[in-house]
Amino acid sequence: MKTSFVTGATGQDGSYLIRKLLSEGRRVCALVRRSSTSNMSRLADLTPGRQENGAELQFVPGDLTDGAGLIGILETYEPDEIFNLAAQSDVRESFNVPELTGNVDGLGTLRLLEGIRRLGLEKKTRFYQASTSELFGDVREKPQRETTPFAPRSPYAIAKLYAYWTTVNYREAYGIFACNGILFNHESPLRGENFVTRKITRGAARIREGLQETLRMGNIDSRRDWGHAEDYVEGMFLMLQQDSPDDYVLATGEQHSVREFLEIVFRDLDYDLVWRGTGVDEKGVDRRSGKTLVEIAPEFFRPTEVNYLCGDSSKAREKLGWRPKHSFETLVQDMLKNDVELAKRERANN
Ligand code: NAP
Ligand code: G4F
Repeated sequence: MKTSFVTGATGQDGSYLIRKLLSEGRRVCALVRRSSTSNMSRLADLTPGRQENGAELQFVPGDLTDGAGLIGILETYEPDEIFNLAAQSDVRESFNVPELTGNVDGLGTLRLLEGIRRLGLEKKTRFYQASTSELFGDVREKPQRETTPFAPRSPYAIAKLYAYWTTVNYREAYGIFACNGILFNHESPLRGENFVTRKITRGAARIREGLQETLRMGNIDSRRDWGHAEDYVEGMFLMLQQDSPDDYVLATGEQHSVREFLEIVFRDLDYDLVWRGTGVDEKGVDRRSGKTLVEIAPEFFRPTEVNYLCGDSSKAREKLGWRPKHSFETLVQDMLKNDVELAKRERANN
């Protein structure tokens, strides 16, 4: 039985990836960091121990800032695969906590790779690094692919750049099977509520149920290539099952603005959203009732913004056979259905 070690297990991607690995019959060691209130909500339905298909799940306490602890874990489990998903992953927040972001997202990756090397696991342990389309930042090419130059625009992206090159360096210097998945934005009903898609589906559903007045948004003209997290963890898994290590972009190739996302979600909730005013005074108003649904709030602007991301994932499609199953429409439906049910339950409990 292969052993997979997953960091970031309690996050959106961790939750989908653990299910995938268990379905593949893996023994999964899932890193969970200490918190004063439970951070296990996305894994609540999973029971540790032996699963029906013979797979096994274990939760392991630890933190990416604790190198000695990580080495102890690697020594104990000698994993066949490491999926390094743990990160301070909020781009806006990284401007507030740049040092912490560098420590977790940058040095955390180094700690794991150095652990592999020091324990002599170079030939045994395969390594996946959760790299990001944020690396392309102030984009130098459209669409962005593996060969597009990087131009990071946030402490988050700069920390991830360090992690990207550390992964490449440990592959070249020590022969470790180490891969970067350069993933464009991927969302789901399990997405953190601070990220824009979930903020919109959750907020709009709450407005519909009378639980919230308006949505306060930042730069609504920003454009993203949004896919479904369930599809993207399939790509992560495939990268570590190849004959040789490489770096791959995962993206849909389809792009929408935050403004379009708002329009689609409110339309699906039977509002007729129209835009009035300009700049920070712009408002999204329901034409029928005259109610203001969207306001611009400058505190959500970033000191430096990534305005445009759209990926070319031809390499992953050709070499890994990766194909997303979800469309943009099914992604929005999946998220909205979940958040409408959540808002209805919330209203019933009020
Ligand atoms: P997420 O939901 O924010 O999850 C982040 C995970 O990292 C959580 O489990 C969190 O634990 C954990 N974590 C944070 N700091 C840690 C530390 N010091 N030690 C150990 N664990 C720590 O992120 P996600 O959307 O699943 O993304 C997964 C990874 O892919 C991240 O590295 C992200 O940067 C990267 N990425 C994401 C996207 C995307 O669109 N989702 C695109 C490209 C790359 P708690 O639950 O305790 O907070
Ligand atoms: O949803 P976002 O916060 O995601 P962002 O910054 O693109 O980062 C996410 O995707 C990256 C992959 O490209 C990951 F590496 C990263 O970990 C994270 O998962 O913001 C998307 C866009 C931005 O341009 C932002 O300025 O939406 C814009 N936006 C407009 N109003 C907003 C808001 N973003 C947030 N979070 N909240 C707003 O009110």
